[in-house]
Amino acid sequence: GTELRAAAVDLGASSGRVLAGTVGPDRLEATVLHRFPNDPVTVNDRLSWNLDALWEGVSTGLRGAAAAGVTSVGIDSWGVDYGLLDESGALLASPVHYRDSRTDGVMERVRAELGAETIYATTGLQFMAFNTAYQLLAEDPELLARASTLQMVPDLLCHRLTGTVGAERTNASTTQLYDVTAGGWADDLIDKLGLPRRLFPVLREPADVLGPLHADLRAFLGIGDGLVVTAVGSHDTASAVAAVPARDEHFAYVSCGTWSLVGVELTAPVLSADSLAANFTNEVGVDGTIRYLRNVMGLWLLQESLRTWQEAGTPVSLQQVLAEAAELPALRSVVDAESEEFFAPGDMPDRIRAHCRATGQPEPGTPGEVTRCVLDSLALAHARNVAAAQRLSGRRVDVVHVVGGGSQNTLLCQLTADACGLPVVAGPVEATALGNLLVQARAHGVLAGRAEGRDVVRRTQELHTYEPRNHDRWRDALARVS
Ligand code: ADP
Ligand code: LRH
Repeated sequence: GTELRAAAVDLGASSGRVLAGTVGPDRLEATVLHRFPNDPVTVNDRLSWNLDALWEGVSTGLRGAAAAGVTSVGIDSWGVDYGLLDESGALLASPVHYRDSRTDGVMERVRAELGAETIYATTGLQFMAFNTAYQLLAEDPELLARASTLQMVPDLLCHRLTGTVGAERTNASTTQLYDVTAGGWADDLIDKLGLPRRLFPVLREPADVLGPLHADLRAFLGIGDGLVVTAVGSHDTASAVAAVPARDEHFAYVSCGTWSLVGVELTAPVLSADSLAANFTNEVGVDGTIRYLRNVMGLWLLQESLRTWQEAGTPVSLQQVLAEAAELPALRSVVDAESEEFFAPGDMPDRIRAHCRATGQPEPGTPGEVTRCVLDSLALAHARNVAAAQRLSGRRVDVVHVVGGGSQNTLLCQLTADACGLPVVAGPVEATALGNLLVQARAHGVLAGRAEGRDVVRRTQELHTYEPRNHDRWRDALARVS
């Protein structure tokens, strides 16, 4: 056919949603059918994902999507986290949240034993304490012994829907157990870490058709046999980058949600000593591209501040703090938005104040001041990493695309343009879900390639351009904090 009716399930760290839409060479329309919070729970003292609640959200959305006549569904989520299945296909334990503290110290030990250079040369992956490799080393050994396979979160849901087992490539590349040059599991590294090789299933590609839903599930969900599950760029960031409405390769992106993923799209990994030192990552994108990027702490800083104020009994809305921040002067105090000290859940305003105190800057007091500090700091981190990505990869950047929930933050978009000294094109808000749909459209023969997909996004979605202002001021600030 010339158009596809499809559903996208997009699970983010702060919320999940199911969209249904129509994709074709001249059309990309999608509406959110169901949105649900993704609130972590504590299971056996571990911060964990509430898989039952996510499943409930996914199935509610899918019922609606099926009623709206979709014939394909694709699933994406955040990276690095997984579930373990036993031989019968039963899930052994709730997937643990990447912000759980079980991995404390594991990465440092592995780096000391094997050498960061060796690991980076094979995997090209950034060193983050939450990488799947370190989570598996922190896993209960008894559980590992009983496990027959590991399924990354989107694969886990595909397994629940279809019974198939596999590891979609873009998300597999976030494990730090994937060989980015050879394009397969890093068998040597898996061996050296003493992890059982049997856990790592066959790789699958974005646009592989996995098949129809289980018969019993079809009855339960009231869905016919006309709906197939299609693999997409199942790492949310891979789907988001696939939907960046760029005209040519001279662009950087900021996939701006809980995290800000800041980087460029390349055709080959950068594995240099400088790249390792800067802790840039080479994650796999759609079409075997490389997402060369840095994880900046992102709007987590603001989400967690809002949660802190809520818990303290002084709730304040996102719109209110953004409006207050817009009235305050720029660059009064800034924090390093890449610093580990902000990673764990807990009192965020307090940590931000402590950082300002320690660096001899005025401490932000009111929610508006804290928000201003967060947005200024994020804009600086975006600019620092757009510059670093260019320097380390040799790719020239003419425009910065901001996509995701954060692209609605007009102040942050303007500050990012100011700090980068480049135009920012903001949108789409639901880039991840749209990238998910674009790959399904290719799987089912209605779109040809990546460039065509980006073209459709550019022609159909609402985008806003921000021209840089006051760049000199921000350049000076960057020089001070870098
Ligand atoms: P994730 O996929 O990581 O869960 P999203 O892409 O959904 O994240 O982005 C969530 C973020 O988007 C929130 O933390 C919030 O700061 C921002 N956001 C959401 N809605 C708005 C809005 N109307 N205006 C400004 N920012 C918004
Ligand atoms: C963004 C994201 C990011 C990962 C992190 C765990 O949602 O997938 O790319 O590093 O979550």
